Amino acid sequence: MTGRRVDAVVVGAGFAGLYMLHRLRDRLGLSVTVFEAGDGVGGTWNLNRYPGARCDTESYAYCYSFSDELCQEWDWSGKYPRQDEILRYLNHVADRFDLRRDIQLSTRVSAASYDEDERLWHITTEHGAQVSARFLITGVGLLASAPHLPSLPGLERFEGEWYHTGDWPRHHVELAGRRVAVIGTGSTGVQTIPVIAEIAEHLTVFQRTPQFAVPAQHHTLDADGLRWIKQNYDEVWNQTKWSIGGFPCTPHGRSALDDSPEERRKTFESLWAQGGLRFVVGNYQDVLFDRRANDFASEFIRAKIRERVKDPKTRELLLPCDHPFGSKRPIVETGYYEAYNRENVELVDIHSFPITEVTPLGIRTAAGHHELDVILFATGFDAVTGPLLRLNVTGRGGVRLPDRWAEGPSSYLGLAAAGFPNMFMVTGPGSTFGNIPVVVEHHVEWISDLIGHLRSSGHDTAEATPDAESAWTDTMARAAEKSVIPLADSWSTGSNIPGKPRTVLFYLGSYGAYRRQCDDVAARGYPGFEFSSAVAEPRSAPVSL
Ligand code: N01
Repeated sequence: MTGRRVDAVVVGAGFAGLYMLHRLRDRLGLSVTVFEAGDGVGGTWNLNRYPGARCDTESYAYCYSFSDELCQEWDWSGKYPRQDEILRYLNHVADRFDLRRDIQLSTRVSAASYDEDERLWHITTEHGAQVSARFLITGVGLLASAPHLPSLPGLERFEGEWYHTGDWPRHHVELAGRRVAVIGTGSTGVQTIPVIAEIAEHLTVFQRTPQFAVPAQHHTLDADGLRWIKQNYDEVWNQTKWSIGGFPCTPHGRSALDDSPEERRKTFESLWAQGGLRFVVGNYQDVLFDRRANDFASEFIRAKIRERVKDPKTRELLLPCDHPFGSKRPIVETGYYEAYNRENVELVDIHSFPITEVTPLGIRTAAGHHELDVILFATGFDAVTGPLLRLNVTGRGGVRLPDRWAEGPSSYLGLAAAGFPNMFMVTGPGSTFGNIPVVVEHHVEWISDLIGHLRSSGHDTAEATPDAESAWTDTMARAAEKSVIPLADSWSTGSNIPGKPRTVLFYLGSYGAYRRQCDDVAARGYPGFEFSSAVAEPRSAPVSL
């Protein structure tokens, strides 16, 4: 293999890739190249530029904690940051830590294969360039690099424009005064629908499954608010580190079953008023684990929806009834339900009357035809495994990752996989789910600490053992038994993609519990990894989780 040789190749320049570059290059002194398929840094926030795109985690916790100076110098404009604001933040990080010189933009990795003799990864880009590296680290994100476009017959004949929200074009998309369709009512659809409703001549929403959405209660941050955040950052990060999902929020601590109906109503109202994901992570401790507790929260939300939507037929269609609250990733909204009270917004039920085809002039369902100028697919992503499988990774013995994971993925801690030495995944399948920058920061630090340990112990290769992988799979299965998440069809279980194996893609215990297990593995010298070097014999470490 010809081409450049570096210590590490990192794929992706979003939250994960930027910090990984900083850790490996500036802390460990490795030579690093980051390949980023997009035309700028920022990952998901560079791609998801649809109208209304905003994060639904509090801005002051949707960022890095590793640099106190960075925390102190950056001013967020509001409770929830807009897409362009997060993108500006990540560009600021790239400049502040002098990261750009090692990032190659507009360069998609098309293959990566492991050479057992040389103990190197050979990485090929779509332009045919080749780079060899000791370490391959994927920071491709959970979602963004694999948008899911349903195959609808006739789409190629549509005479209007169509876009996927997760691959929004750079040019201005004119929606004002036009007949617009949004297909999909997940977090993205719910975020964009009220914004488009304000400008479109007519907006038709194609809904397959109504979902639970809680109000954002967004507000701007004034000087006092910013001062409070900056003065309390230590406490904020301490709270997120051991929390349920990496959020700056303490759970309620009681069971919903122990309170009277009046006490429960007060608790739910208080969380509702605080807004956003607090209704999830600050709620009764059993809301996501006990169906009776969950039913109380689900019914509370349905009652709120009933209060907000005027038309009785539309109101009924918007009530989520076929899955428990929290089993699909909860949605945070601003003005979503009120959008349906507008004359120019129409809700179409494609659960009862599916889309049959796209025609040159619009969309036909089993119930009728809708004339359209623009179709927007807010239909989600081939999550978690999709971005990884697109890298065409081949490990030891010529085993391809898509073949290894044909029946569903397996991994050790979601960070490494047996048969793929020195390949590490940030937010890989089997890792934890939650507030992404916080989760990512943990993964990056854990992986870079492992690489540092490997080198200082005189080894050059670390590989997860099959036993460790299977022990982690059992741990994941035990955690999943207690959760409501496996009960719904959603991207978290892979069941949103036709033909994709249905499997729980995350460790569903809390983020804090996940973190504790990872820390324990590190403290015990990384049991579950086999360390080896070109000169020394492999050394096995047993695993017990
Ligand atoms: O995608 P989704 P998303 N025909 O998979 C429907 C993050 N995010 O882009 O429920 C018709 O949740 C599908 O219907 P159903 C966040 O983690 C964060 O909205 O499968 N409809 C559903 O309604 C989120 O969870 C922010 O029946 C089809 C929708 O499309 C994740 O991204 C903002 C269909 C897809 O919902 C994904 O959210 C936005 C078909 N063939 C997103 N296929 C923040 O604020 C799918 N659908 C941080």
